[in-house]
Amino acid sequence: MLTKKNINDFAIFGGSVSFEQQLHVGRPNIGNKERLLARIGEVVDRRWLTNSGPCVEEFEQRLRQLLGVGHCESLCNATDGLQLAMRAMGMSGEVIVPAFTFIATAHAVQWLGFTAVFCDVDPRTHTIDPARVEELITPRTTGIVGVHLWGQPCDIEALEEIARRHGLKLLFDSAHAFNCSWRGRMIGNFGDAEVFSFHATKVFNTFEGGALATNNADLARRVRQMRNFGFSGMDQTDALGTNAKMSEASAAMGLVNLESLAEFVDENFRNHQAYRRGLEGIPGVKLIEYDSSEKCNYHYVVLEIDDSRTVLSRDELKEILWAENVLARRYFYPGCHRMEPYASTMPNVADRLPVTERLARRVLVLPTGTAVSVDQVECICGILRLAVAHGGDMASMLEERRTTARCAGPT
Ligand code: T4K
Repeated sequence: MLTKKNINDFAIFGGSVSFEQQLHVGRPNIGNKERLLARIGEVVDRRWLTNSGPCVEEFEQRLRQLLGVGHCESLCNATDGLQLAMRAMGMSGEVIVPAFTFIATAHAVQWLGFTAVFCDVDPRTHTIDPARVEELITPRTTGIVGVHLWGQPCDIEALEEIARRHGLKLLFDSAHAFNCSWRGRMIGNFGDAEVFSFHATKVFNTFEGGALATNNADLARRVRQMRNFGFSGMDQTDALGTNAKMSEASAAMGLVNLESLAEFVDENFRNHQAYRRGLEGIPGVKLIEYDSSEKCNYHYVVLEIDDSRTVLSRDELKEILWAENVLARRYFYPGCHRMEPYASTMPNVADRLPVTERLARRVLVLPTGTAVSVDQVECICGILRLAVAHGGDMASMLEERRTTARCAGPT
């Protein structure tokens, strides 16, 4: 790990690279390897690999305990989980979703043949703005999908009130919000249902995986059937179903990782604090803070870059970091509405999404998790501080590089 002192030390201008190994946003957190291998060994010995085996049963029970929720159905991933949930709730027609989210939220709606109606988000929390939701409700609207982005709860109270008043279903995409709370109650207990992602890149993973949490027994039963082809008994289906089951190997990973969840969160918190200290006072670089009175997984280190103050744009800072092997990400650029199939079918929708548009230009997510140390965080902050301190000169040098590359033409 190298400390930079002046402009020529930056790797992008020919200096040495700060980190030998790449630092990722989303390097998996992995619990005790011996216990995992032992559990997988038991799975193999039992020859019971999937279809509600003992690991899945135990995992679901642990999840119910942790979340304090009535029902928790494990799934193969959150995208399928969102689809199953919307279908089981009877959504159809138009479904309101935030434009600033991972594309899976919108795709899940559209995959079912419904229309995703993009809503703007709150500038402070980056979650769906209830005031804008109301304006988008039409006679064809059947549901709202709120996303607890970065693990920050949506304005749950306002969304529940709107859903009740208009007779709409309310689903939460809680992909980022495992082990988070709202008003002291665990995320997983709100709306008609909530869907978690246990993808490799999440704070807690089951390789691939997800779960639906709800306090509605009938909804849970329908999802349970749907994830297993609609079977309600042997040789009998009650409704359309698919295959969205979690395997025993994934559940084994989940059980082992649950044992280390508190450590994962502690390390994220420690890194977040280090980022906060290290970035303090850098003009134009704002770190998104979490509500310390709630349970939080601190899994996303989210910056908003105001380039009127940093001089360097968000994309230039990203380029500088990548050259140092810090693989910062522009989540969720360019906004769902600017990606296909939405961009072609709703070309003017950006006009009503000013906050999403601004965040898509400004947000930069930095590496954290158990694979990233405080020393590394401090080094990343040092790179950003030095770059912004020399913003004007750096921007000119980057422009010169781009001009040279353009003149050289395609290689
Ligand atoms: N709703 C929301 C709000 C979501 O954010 C997501 C998923 C979903 C729904 C759907 O959940 P799932 O159906 O996936 O359960 C990643 C994940 O693939 C995606 O699950 C996640 N959100 C999204 C935010 O991030 P990418 O395109 O960033 O993935 P990728 O392959 O670039 O990986 C990120 C970084 O992590 C890379 O630098 C490499 C590193 N990595 C990745 C994997 C998979 C590793 O070091 N090891 C690994 O095993 O989408």
